[in-house]
Amino acid sequence: MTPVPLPRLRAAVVGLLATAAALGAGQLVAGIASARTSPFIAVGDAAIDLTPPAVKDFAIGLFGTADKLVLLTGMAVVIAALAVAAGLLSRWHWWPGATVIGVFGLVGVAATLTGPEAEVAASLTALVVGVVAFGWLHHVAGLAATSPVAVSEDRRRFLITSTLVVLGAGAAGVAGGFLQRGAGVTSSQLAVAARIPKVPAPPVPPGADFVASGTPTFLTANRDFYRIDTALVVPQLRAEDWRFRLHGMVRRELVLSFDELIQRRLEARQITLACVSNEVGGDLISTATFVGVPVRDLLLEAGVQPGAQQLFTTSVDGYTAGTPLDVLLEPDRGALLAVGMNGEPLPTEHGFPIRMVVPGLYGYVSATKWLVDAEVTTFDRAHYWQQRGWSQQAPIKTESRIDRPRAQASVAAGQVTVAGIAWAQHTGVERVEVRADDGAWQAAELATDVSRDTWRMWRTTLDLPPGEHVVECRATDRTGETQTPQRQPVVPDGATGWHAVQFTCTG
Ligand SMILES: Nc1nc2c(c(=O)[nH]1)N[C@H]1C(S)=C(S)[C@@H](COP(=O)(O)O)O[C@H]1N2
Ligand SMILES: [Mo]
Repeated sequence: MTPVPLPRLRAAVVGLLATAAALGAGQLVAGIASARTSPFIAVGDAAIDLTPPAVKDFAIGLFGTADKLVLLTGMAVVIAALAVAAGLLSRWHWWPGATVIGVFGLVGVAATLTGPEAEVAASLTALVVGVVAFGWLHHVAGLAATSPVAVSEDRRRFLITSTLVVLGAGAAGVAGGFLQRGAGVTSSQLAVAARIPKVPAPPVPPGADFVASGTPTFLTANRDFYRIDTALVVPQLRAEDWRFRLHGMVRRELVLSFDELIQRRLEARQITLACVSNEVGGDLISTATFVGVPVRDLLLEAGVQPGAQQLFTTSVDGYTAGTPLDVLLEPDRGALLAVGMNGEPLPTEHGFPIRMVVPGLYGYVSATKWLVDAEVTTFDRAHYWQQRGWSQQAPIKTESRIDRPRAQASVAAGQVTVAGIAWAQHTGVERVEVRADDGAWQAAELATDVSRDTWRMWRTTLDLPPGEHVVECRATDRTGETQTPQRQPVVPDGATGWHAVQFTCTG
């Protein structure tokens, strides 16, 4: 007897529901087993790692820091399309669709194979539940009889089953997500806040910014601090579970708990952090007061062996950075294993419980968040972005930015306020100059100096007639070096060039 084919809509619903059941069950197991990520996120992570660097750069350029949301949404759309396709392929038999779901489940398992066991368990669960649910729903959806009464009976049964599956998958997903998040990072942050010894930060002197003239505040609030990382979901690592290992070419390996770390000498410093992907005029730069243990102290305690060249740091989610040891061992560099940011424990997005910060180096070679491992080694080992074509070493380049007027703004002609920021990390800003319409350079007023490791605000007024204008700025560091006008892209070691802003004066 030839089976009656499933109506298209019903077949598509079978595919979608089986997939929802798979993802819900996977998320639930991930939550119960305290996996770091659900199968869905694991596939996204694998996709990020497999993406060619050029595409990744393109995506970051196109979507900015929304690239993760775009990826997750894209994945959801692709998965839904596959689910519908699986259903439609199975109008006559259950097995073609079950095979599609099974193959997709295997991709998910493959994506987690190199990860922790909990993630493998979650993706295997998703695979099995997906295939079984598909077969079962397909069976329930089947039109066995031909009389109108029996057909409506069938439809009712399918509707009830579908509703139950949707509710079950939703509940499993929500419960799993809740279990994962409730792993206690918030309570860990609260507990840690009380334990971190209070270290007085150097006060920020009055006049360190020109907010009234349009610059940012000198210190960036934690919620406004720029964020860049490869993590699709923020790693949730409790301070109580954190173990740090400093090993490799050292005389004595160190393994530290969070409490053992904060019992050491803590320092507080203001540090400006910048991303190598910051375009000229971009906003991937922020300043905070960081509290932490000097990296140099830990290196001296462990005893660096001769021949060692870099500190290779790894995060809990497998990101890596390599920082030259000669920089970290400079007596006055001020590199920290930071535990606090602006008077609070690190926010999860910025690396709770521990991250590294090194004044003067771009974040990708120095500022590992959710830091768990540091190996003293040679330069032979390539770090995450180095493997993807970026420079092995990357000191922050001297740059300046115009914050006011905004590009394309309209301002009143006459005395026009121009203001912005400049940075020459670990050297300090000596001078900022501004010019309008290729005219003569004019020195800007500098805000009170805070430290050579932080940005410096500047402002000036220009007398401008009505019409279109272009202003440019350039900074000079304390060695007398002026930033180059040569335009260079962010790859491989940071953009250069003078920031120019075009606007209109109305008369
Ligand atoms: N674990 C981890 N740490 C990381 C990164 C990352 O992708 N993963 N990105 C680095 C880069 S490129 C920069 S610019 C800084 C940004 O730190 P922030 O997000 O606190 O501003 O973190 C660095 N540390
Ligand atoms: Mo970065």
